[in-house]
Amino acid sequence: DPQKAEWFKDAKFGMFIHWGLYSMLEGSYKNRTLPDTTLENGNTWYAEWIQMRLEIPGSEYQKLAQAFNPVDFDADAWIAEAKNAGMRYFVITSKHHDGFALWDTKVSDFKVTNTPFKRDILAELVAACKKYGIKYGFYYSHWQDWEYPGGGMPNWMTMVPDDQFEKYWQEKSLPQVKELLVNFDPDLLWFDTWDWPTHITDKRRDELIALVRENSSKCLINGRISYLNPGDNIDFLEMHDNQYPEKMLDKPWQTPATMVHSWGWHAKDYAWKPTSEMLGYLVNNVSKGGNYLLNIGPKPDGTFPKAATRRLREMGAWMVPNQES
Ligand code: JFZ
Repeated sequence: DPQKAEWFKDAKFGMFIHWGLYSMLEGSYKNRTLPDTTLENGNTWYAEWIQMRLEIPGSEYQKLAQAFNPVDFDADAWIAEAKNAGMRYFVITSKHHDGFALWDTKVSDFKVTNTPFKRDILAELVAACKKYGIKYGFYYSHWQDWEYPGGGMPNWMTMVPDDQFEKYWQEKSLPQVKELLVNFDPDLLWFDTWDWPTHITDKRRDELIALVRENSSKCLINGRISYLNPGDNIDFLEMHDNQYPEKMLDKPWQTPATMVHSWGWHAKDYAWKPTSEMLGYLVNNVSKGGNYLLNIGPKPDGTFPKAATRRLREMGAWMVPNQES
């Protein structure tokens, strides 16, 4: 469908969510806390990377699943908050690099329905998005999976042999993406690679694109499916956080951005951006034809941090005048 990206070109403002087991650690582990800044060498210290950054053994990290129980999670409340902020689409981490699935995947036991919470988070959010007329999609970490043997990088910047990655690719990555398409019929998929050693060759990129196309005529694919070479068959591009293209791009684009340093919840990340600064980014993006995908890291109880809600509502008051608040 050649028109399938029209909604995205006009969407302007969306909600991004990073939520998972890492949210339970809140940026700290055994008296060590991740800094809330990018270091001089360019290293980021995102809370969703805590397993890798603080070298937590997988067996220990994965035990967090036995205690995951966000009793105050309310999908309807999240999506209503997005709608009231003037947002038109919603993207959540279906699986981040830690490998934990927020839906009832049949491909893996490392999933939300195997926690005390038991509920299928993606199913509830998709229902709420449909209710409020919000487009929805999923972030899916295809290039790294720290739970599945062979899933990319077991240690800092160390690649597994390619045949081991291939096993992960065939047995977890591709089947889970197919499930997301078949179960939830998403409007977009947000794949993630960056400027690192990678197993995502052009061949694997094309295999993944073909899988999406075979199972959906509407699902948009982002350029970060392959940082080195996205090719021509993707639908939109990601700019860096709060950076803009110098000239017009040949594809629709957005900038994913966080309200703090981290994407996942970090209780001691104090680098909150003022509302006025974020409104500036939004306006700047929209003036250049792009969208602004603004991230929130919900807390382990399932609610948004108060500082995030406050910013959303302030932006909403500007975006959607005359609404009750
Ligand atoms: C990636 C992830 O590693 C991170 O955890 C988060 O999910 C974010 C949205 O995406 O991090 C990146 C990837 C690429 C850039 C910056 C952060 N980039 O190209 O500037």
